Amino acid sequence: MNGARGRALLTPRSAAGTLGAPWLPFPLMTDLAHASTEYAARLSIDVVDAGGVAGRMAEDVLAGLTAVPKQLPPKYFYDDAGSRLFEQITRLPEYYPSRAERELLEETADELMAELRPAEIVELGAGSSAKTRRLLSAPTAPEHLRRFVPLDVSREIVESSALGLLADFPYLSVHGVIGDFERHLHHVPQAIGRRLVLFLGGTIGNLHPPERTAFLASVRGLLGPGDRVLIGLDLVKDVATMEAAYNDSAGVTAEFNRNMLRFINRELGANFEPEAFAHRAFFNAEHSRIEMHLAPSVPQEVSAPDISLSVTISPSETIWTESSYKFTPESVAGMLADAGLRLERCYANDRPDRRFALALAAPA
Ligand code: AVJ
Repeated sequence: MNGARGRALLTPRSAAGTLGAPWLPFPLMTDLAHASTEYAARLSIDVVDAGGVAGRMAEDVLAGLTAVPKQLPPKYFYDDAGSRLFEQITRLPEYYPSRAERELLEETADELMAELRPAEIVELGAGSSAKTRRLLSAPTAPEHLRRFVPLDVSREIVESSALGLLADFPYLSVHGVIGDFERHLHHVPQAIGRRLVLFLGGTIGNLHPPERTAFLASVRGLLGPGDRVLIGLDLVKDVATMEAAYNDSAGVTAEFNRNMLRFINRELGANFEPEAFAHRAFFNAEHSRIEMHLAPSVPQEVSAPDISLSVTISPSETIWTESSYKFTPESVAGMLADAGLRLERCYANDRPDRRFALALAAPA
């Protein structure tokens, strides 16, 4: 079954390569070679897509900068520097979603695990799985949970987080899948029992409605009759609170936005001047989304010889870098129904300034 795919166990080299990474959820142990033998029996990693996050950047940038309006996909925020900036964003006073989701998980994790008793947790876009630890630490988990399946584009992050989880949860095996949650869900291994799929962090808000429905329909395909999916989503609230979360006073979000241009410069040999672009973020009420843009104040000539790109970006236009959709409990039920899912429960934060939801859904 793994014929064409690379199958990798943790190696001292690749694990050491993550040293110093800000998302490392555990103190790195001193003897990684020893650790890898000790944990080998409980760990496997399928490399479906070794290209990492930049794998399709050339096509995406060429298409996005020649489209009207000019746009770039938000996944290109996340090189190493961008991932560190995002970690900083999650700690900003204005950025409520991360704290809100953490609080909700804190309140619901034990009860959820005791009720569902999943044999495995599959996490899409797992990253460091920091919040997932709250579910894995539920008192009933050792009785029913046997496997954790993180899917993420970053092999380094999956490997380092797997090592930490194996150390901290002795009853658990980890089967990592290195790939893109929009394209590689069919590489998630066969279920070993009741399954709980997680899609946390509010990342679903980055998908436009057509892509969102396609994605949710493929998540539906991962679920058998007793299985569930838990999705973190940001809720509509007063505009000032939402806009402040994307316009922090320390300017971290602005740097995060401009960092995309640095990532593209490095990967594609482009010549963007990030400082020539202003950060813009505002709530678009018609589409119920925060939009982030990069706006030049004077015309910018941008070229990337590697991909035969040459464009002018004029001050009357922007580069649209992100949409972050905000939902209502009603809109959540509707979007799930469109994908063959039934909203079973919606855990929402009561605090008006932190309205965020964890939606638990079952196959319809
Ligand atoms: C990680 C996609 C949920 O949309 O709020 C944070 C990313 N962008 N600040 C979001 C983000 C600007 C974030 N998500």
